[in-house]
Amino acid sequence: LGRRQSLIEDARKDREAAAAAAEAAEASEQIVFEEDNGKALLNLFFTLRSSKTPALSRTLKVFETFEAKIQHLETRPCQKLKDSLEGLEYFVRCEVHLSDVSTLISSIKRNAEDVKTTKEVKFHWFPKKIADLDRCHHLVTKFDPDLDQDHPGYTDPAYRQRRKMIGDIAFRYRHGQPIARVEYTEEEIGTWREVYSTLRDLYVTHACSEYLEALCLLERHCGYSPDNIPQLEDGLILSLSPYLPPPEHIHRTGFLLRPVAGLLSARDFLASLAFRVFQCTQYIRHSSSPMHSPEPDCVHELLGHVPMLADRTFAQFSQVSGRTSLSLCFFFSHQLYWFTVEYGLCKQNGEVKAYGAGLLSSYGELVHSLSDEPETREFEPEAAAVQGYQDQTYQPVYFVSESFSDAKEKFRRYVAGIKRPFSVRFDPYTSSVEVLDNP
Ligand code: HBI
Ligand code: FE
Repeated sequence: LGRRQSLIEDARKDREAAAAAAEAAEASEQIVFEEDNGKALLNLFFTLRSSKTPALSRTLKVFETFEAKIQHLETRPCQKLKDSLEGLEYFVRCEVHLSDVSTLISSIKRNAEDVKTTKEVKFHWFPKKIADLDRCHHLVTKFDPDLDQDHPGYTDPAYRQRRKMIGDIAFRYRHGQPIARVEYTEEEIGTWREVYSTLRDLYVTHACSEYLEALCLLERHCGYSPDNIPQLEDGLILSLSPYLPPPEHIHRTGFLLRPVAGLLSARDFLASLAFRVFQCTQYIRHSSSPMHSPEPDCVHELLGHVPMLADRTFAQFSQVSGRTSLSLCFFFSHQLYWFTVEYGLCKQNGEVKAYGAGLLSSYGELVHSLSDEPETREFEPEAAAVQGYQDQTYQPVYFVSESFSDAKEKFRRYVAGIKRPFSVRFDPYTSSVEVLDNP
């Protein structure tokens, strides 16, 4: 329950920051993009006339109350007040949380006179063109084999060494370059074979039809098989080779793959989806635990995500979540992404099937999600936005979508109801995003 409370609290803060920023944008305040988001730089000019009361200290107390960081404070002679005792105008420049701006200003107005303000609003930096994704490489290390004592590879120096070698491909990679191929060892292929064959049998009854169709194409054209770990450089029907003739060419959704060295931060991960780029790991889980990996590995990406990205509507849905996360709705996008793209179920011909990558890449959870045990609910963005999730065990709840287009429409409608300062549009000709006012 505490978890749920804090999610609701996060959602409220997100909404408030977005609304405050929207107001700022309407008032044509200056908007700057920086790492330190959700803050405003506020310039205040005021005078203090009541020389007998400690007006200055009372006014400064307001800044303290709002934890505003004062960056500059200056007094200067004020023409208008030259007959009064003080004749000074005060200028304060401070940094304050966006949601506190208006209350801070009204508190200052109660203590001071002639209050004038200007402000700049800070938003989180985000990529504007596809090559900017070279800067979106922040890894989350909580499940890393070097640091997580519960990781199956923690006590295996050879495995950790191998992870470093493969990770280096991602660290060196820049947009537009060819992706170095990994020559997988017999042991690694053995791990792949075991997961592939076991999951493959289960897909027939558990995976949605879009998934099965794409997997067949991947097996026919892109080297998917129990004995081969596919290479990212091959584009895997989504983008590059091989050429697929009609009618199968519709599965080329234009998604590009790029290598990443581990669990990517959700912010960077979602940001790349806005550009139809999917960041993929190339290493495989430890051979001692073929059916489970604490972090995403190539089984999760290639078997969980890639086949679904070959579906047009699903690819659009993924890109919409990415675009939305850029326009100050990161929190919602992340929640919705989690309960759809990662752990979503859908209805098909009166049955429930899996389409989430977290399910399709985990034997145990795939079986569990479609059994009678877990709670399932109809997909509603309002509910998914505040539902707590699990990244160590099975999800407490699964959301069932009518279809991908239905999920996409619900998501769009929900986001349209959030007041935002700007939205972003993707221009496929230049592979860049444009910032649009007044969504
Ligand atoms: N990183 N490499 C990688 N693969 C994923 O599938 C992945 C990720 N980071 C975050 C993520 N998935 C999502 O589940 C959300 O947290 C955005
Ligand atoms: Fe994933």
